[in-house]
Amino acid sequence: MGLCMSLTALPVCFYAQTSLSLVEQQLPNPDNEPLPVHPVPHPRQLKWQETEYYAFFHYGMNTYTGLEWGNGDEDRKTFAPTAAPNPRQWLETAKAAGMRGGIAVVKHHDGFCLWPTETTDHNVTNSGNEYGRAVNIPRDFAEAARDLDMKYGFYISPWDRNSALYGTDRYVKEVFLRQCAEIAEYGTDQFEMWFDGANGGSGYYGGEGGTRSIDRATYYDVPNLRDTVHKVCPDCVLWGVGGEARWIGNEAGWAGQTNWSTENRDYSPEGNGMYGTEDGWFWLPGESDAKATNRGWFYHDGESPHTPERLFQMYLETVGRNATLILNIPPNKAGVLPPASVTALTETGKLISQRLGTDLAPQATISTNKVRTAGAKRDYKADNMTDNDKETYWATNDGEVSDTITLTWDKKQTVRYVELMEYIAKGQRVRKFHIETSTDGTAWTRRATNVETTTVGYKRIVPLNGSTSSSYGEGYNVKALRIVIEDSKACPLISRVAVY
Ligand code: FUL
Repeated sequence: MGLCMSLTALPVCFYAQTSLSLVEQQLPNPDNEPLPVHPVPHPRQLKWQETEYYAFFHYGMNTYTGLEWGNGDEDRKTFAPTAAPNPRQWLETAKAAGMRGGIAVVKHHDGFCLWPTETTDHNVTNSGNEYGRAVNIPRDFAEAARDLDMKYGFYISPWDRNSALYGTDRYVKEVFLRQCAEIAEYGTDQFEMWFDGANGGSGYYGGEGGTRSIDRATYYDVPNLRDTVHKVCPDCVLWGVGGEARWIGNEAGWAGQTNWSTENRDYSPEGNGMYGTEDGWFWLPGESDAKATNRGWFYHDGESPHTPERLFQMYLETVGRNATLILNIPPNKAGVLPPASVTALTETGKLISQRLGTDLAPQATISTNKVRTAGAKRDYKADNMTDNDKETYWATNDGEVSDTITLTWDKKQTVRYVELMEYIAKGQRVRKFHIETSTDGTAWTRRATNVETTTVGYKRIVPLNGSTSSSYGEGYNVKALRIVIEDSKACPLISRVAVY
């Protein structure tokens, strides 16, 4: 310091500072990694996204009253399962369907709790028979999930039509937050807590009845709720109230073909939930909730499953469009999934593995015109898209936002679907692409011309015949296939190309 102050030493000091700042500029990025395009996902949102396709189980008081929304005045004794409810069977079915997890309702709007909570008497311990009194859904569901290597989480309704306190601050502090904390204790490895947005107003409310209105944005003390849950369950994404993932805005099992995982806080789910907002300020990925059966979220007499082909279509239109799919399968009065549902879901699982289980891309030669300059310990070559490693990706140099990815096989292959994944840890980028096939490697025909091949995101699956309802068809017998990336927010980062 003293030397820098002297006149003779000034140039040396100046030189030293200049060269130091050059070193500083180079040090942080020896691997030449692309800069992120903000907003980017939190690591817990990334893990959540990888769950992709999971089950929803609506079971509770409504299963025995036949209602979809209980009033909150139900006699606790009405909850009387005809056998011991079996969450393990629910999750086994989900696993056979190809799902990676499940979410069980533990309290619906009627307020009846499916665990022995300290917060209210309106719970299983006061139910109608021995099977009912032995129920503890969070405990048994979490245990079964761990056993079956499935992810798990719970739906706990913020709206409570049984609680006399609903609408006051005391409800939030003494009932709702405490219930969430109790549920969090059933497993610190939960991947999602589902907080429904329904607040229909009227109810029983401990006998007082009437209509209670709340301000959804502030009433549930969201920041406190989020911190409390995250302290216990660090990987648990709060859905709905708490806002770490967004409602796709329809309950019909489809996402927009263009679907950004970015959104603004003031978005309208019904208007824009399906599509997201390209320049949104938050990472708020879409989750699509849909029914696998024809009638209710809860089981009703005459409940029957959709066909496996229809469920496969939902899969393509959600998981295949950068959303997650939470598919509801309601347990019956015996607390199990009925045989027809088990069969339909198992068949759906078979369709998924038959149609999307054998990737032809690793056998192809894959090439691109452009490749990002490699760093010391990381390269960005085309092969990174077919190496089955989600941490490697192909990229172009900064400022290069278009290129063509070509796959060529020695022998012709019959192809039906193309799957693409972006390396979203550094943001969602691709805006426009299209797919072409060639029988000789020279002349090219564009496929799926009716499909909006715009966004990719975490995952995009394009049926090459352009149909999601009858996507399998005869397929195309081709020598080569290419994906032309036409536009991207910044250099594209593609972690996976799969061809089925
Ligand atoms: C809705 C609720 O009101 C339904 O009863 C169901 O739980 C569904 C998944 O969300 O908003």
